[in-house]
Amino acid sequence: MSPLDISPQRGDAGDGIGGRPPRIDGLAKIRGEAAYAMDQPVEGLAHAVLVTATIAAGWVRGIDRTAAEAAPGVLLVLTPGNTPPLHAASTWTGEAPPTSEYRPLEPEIRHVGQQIALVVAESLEQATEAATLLRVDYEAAPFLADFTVPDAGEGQDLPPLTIERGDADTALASADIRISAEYGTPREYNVPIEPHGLTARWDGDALTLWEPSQWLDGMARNYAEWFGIGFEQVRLISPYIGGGFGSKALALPHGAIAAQAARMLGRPVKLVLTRPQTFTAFGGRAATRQLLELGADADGHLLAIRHRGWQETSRNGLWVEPLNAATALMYEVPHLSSRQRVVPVNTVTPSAKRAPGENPSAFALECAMDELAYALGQDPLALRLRNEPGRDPHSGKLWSSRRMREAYAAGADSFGWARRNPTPGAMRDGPLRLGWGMAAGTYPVRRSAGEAMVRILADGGVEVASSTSDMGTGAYTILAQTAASVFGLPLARVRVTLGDSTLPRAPVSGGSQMAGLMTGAVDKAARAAREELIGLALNDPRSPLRGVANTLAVAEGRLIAPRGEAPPLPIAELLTAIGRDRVEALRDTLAENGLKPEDRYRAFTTVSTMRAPTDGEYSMHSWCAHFVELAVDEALGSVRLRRIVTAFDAGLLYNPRLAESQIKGGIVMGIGQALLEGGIVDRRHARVLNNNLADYLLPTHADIPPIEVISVGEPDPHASALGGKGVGELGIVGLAAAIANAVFHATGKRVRDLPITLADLC
Ligand code: MCN
Ligand code: MOS
Repeated sequence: MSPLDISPQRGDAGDGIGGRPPRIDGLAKIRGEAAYAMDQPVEGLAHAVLVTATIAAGWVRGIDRTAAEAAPGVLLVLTPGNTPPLHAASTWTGEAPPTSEYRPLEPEIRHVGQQIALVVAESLEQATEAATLLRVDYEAAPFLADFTVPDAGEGQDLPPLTIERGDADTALASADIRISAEYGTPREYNVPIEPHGLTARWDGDALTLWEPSQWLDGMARNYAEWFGIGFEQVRLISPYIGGGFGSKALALPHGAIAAQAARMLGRPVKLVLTRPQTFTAFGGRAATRQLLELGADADGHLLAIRHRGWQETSRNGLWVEPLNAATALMYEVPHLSSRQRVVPVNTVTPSAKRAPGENPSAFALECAMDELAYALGQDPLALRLRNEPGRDPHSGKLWSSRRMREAYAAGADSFGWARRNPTPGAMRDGPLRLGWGMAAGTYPVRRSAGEAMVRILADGGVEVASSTSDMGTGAYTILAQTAASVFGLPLARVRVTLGDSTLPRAPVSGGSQMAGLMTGAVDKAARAAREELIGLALNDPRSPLRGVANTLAVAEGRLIAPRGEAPPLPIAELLTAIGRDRVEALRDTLAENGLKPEDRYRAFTTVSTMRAPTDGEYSMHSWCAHFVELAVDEALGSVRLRRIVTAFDAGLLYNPRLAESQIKGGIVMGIGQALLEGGIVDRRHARVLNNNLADYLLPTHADIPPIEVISVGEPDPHASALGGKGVGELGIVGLAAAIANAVFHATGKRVRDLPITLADLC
């Protein structure tokens, strides 16, 4: 078995779509057999260490390399002064670059942790030692540490995010009940356990990269453009990924530097970022603030929402975290005004972290709905039900499916919400105050084209191949299930190969779109291969089934005549009889996405053809409702979660076990967001102090209560070929609000800035 192949360990005929088999890559992972990108043995490896800036703004006047270059084992020291430029690459949205040159090592410094040098040596220890010998001469300049310092100003308006529906100001003024509150979220980092890194090897003009990737084709295109070589000359290999959460979708500067060093040395180079370096090599979620004003009539019908959002970005890059993504969608509200501003500060450019936009948006909105419920003297769940929109209030389109009422009902029932005493502090368990809180969440259905190869092998087994990746989501398993369904095969007879850019193409595994689009592509290719097989069985002169019927069924590895006209024929026997060693079909879903064959490259290597949730007749989204019980120790101010019930609508679940596990993963991350996570900015130096796993707190097992996940979805034929909607990001959306609302219920204290810590509650 090649290291890229995964053979299912378990299976039965019920392992098709909708079945609950465990992950087929699971055993290899827990046995340590799964080789991650940086585990790949590559001969003649040289080891690289990055050196990063210690000032927030200014210039590198010079770097003295003498001592480092003279250190034992050192092969190469790259600095801004001695590194030739690369070609600028087009953006991930497919826009042409503004300049022609790209210099991953620049003398101008815009944030602490910016990469300024690379030291390559025979061993990692030698490179690490030599890196300490570089003498950097800086010229420091004034900087902005974060967007809450007074000098940061109001930033720039983001007109594409402006929404003006009706007249929010007038409606607010005439509302019976109004609330107004400001909510904040800090910088939050992705922190996958596998850090960023890569091994780069050149063979002539061909570049092979072993690098964890959520988007093999997009990253391969980026490297090809940087180095001025063809897309086909780049091979990116990423069979397993130790988590990404949005941080491994794009080629990053350290990848350019390592690949350049490999080319200059004529030797493969391996670079693994240190944990602190991962905090500045990729930006994570931008810090945000939102001012929300809600107005309702005395019955609790929402009249108006006024929403103002601020977020930070970097000095040299714009990342937009759309703060009204949930605000504009969740409730029936005739008057809505929303604006957003972005403030550049001296930080690495923020980027995608699980549910960018929807996550902070729902935190503010769902806390504000709880505040409104208390202002009205109504139950928070009843308030939400009263304002359920029959159609998308923003686009005016009908929902493709919105089983939010069913989610509220199922979640509340299982949780026992009806037994809640609404008075803050009224529910106790001995010395502990109990808090019951709830909130809703949503995530859009995004769609792109996919491509897959399905191969029926001589032994009757089936192979599926695609360049798409599995970050731990279950892609290997659900794509095996898709083929198993079409051929009526046990999972053990399906082999899935993913994570290699030379395989059939796939767009980014982001935006929770991958499962829907790739099950569609695999299903299409599998059906085409099955049709061809049946055609050969009926028509090939050497086939034992020639002419026995008009059609044949395929199940359990055999071809079956509909009325028993002939005994079932194993696929393997047919292939032997007709002298074939395989039957294969390569199919894409470009046409289904309104694209032409000539759009293929662009469709898979940029996000320019990704379709919005309202592109088409309907507005398409996944939905969820969270119910949380926690206990607050009055003396200590500590919060312990006791149980969480989440009901969700993501349409058909390809594998309910894995979808539930995705929702739980989102919930766990939401617990971290609510109670633990946040980059602490030292304003004196504009650096994040807690840039390591000891100080950047993430939830551990002991922080996680029992979590019950209930699916209320039904197949949504508009959302995807097989009827599923996205799951990967849904679970985190609204969870922090449910916790903050439960904390209020327990204590009577509204904490509007995350994370909620002891200091807030003592
Ligand atoms: N699934 C299902 N039925 C559906 C939809 C999904 O059974 N209707 C299951 C499948 O097992 C599928 C998984 O859920 O493999 C995720 O599917 P999908 O919602 O399409 O999300 P993607 O495959 O596009 O994965 C990306 C998504 C994103 S954008 C982030 S961020 C995230 C997430 O997935 N990062 C993750 N989940 C993660 N899970 C792990 N373990 N690690 C990450 O880094
Ligand atoms: Mo997910 S943040 O869209 O990779």
